[in-house]
Amino acid sequence: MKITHVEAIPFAIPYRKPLRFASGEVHVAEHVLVRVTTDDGVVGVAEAPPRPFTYGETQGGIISVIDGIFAPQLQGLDLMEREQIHGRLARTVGNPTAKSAIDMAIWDALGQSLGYSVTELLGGYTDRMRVTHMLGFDEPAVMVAEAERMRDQYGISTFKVKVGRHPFTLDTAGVRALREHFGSTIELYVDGNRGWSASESARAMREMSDLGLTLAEELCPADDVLGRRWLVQQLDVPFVADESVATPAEVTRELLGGSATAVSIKTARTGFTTSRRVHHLAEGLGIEVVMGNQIDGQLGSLCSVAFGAAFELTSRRPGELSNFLDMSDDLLAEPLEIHGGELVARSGPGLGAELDPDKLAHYRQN
Ligand code: MUC
Ligand code: MG
Repeated sequence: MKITHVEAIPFAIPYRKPLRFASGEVHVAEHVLVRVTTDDGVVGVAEAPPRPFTYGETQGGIISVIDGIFAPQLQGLDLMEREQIHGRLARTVGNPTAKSAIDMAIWDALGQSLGYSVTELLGGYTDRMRVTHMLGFDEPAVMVAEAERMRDQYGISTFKVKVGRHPFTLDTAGVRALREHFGSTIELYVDGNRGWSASESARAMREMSDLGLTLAEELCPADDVLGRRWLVQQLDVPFVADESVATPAEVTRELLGGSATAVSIKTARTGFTTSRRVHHLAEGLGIEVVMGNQIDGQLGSLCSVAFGAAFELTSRRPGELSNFLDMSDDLLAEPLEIHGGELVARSGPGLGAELDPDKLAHYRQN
């Protein structure tokens, strides 16, 4: 089970419907497929979705750091030397999606080698998660129509609405339209991607106080240290830290500093190994967890559900697992399907992620 190759393959798949939010917009999934091969011929896979506007990683940068730094450091290590692998990746600060994709491809290869699914290896709590759909910036009527399609076609009844624009009424109008149309049949929460100041966030949340929101995510920057603490203290819903908690240390800082009361776990950002550490930290501190989505394709969504299904805490509430529905195509030989508002993790071995060679040949960029 020794690692012989770590490959980084760029690919690009257009979105049918771009996602727009306060810190950027995504029209094309310009991701990196990571393949880890062992001396037994086992191949583990995962995808890295660069988010330049959030973490500063680009597709080219991910390939370069994998080829130049990480691949040589991991060659020759056994898949079971997991703390060695983690330590070598963790030596480099930053590059979260590059490190995470390698980590998840290694777990996939380990599962295939041992004959267990990744969910079983991680915790084996259940085999599925309920799904939340993310609604990007749009006209209120368009958002309502999209939510209706998601509910009718896929059975989804939880929606995260992107907010953070100026004036905030641009966003609160969409949230209000959704609540008025669906009544109490849907769950709604909001994500500001740091678009508002602390005081704007407080005013916007007051304006939406009758809309039954269940969570508020990253409404203002974590660097507004006192402002964010002031905001979090006055909210009557958990405040979810997302891009401000890319490491377990950042989780500790935000929670103990009173700047957040819940965390988003994104396997695209913390892989399986570090996501497990974040999960244990959250469990020990007794806070809520959301399985988030870094605008992942099907392979990334499969990784999220594989992790989320492994633990009680991560599968307690619906996970953000449906962004792949907005892509024009994908790489999996057997596409992911959401039925009755649920996504099922594959029974393995590993991630159970067989790629379609023709699609990979079509979408790869080298
Ligand atoms: C989210 O929850 O913020 C938008 C930017 C990013 O990095 O992830 C998405 C979704
Ligand atoms: Mg977020």
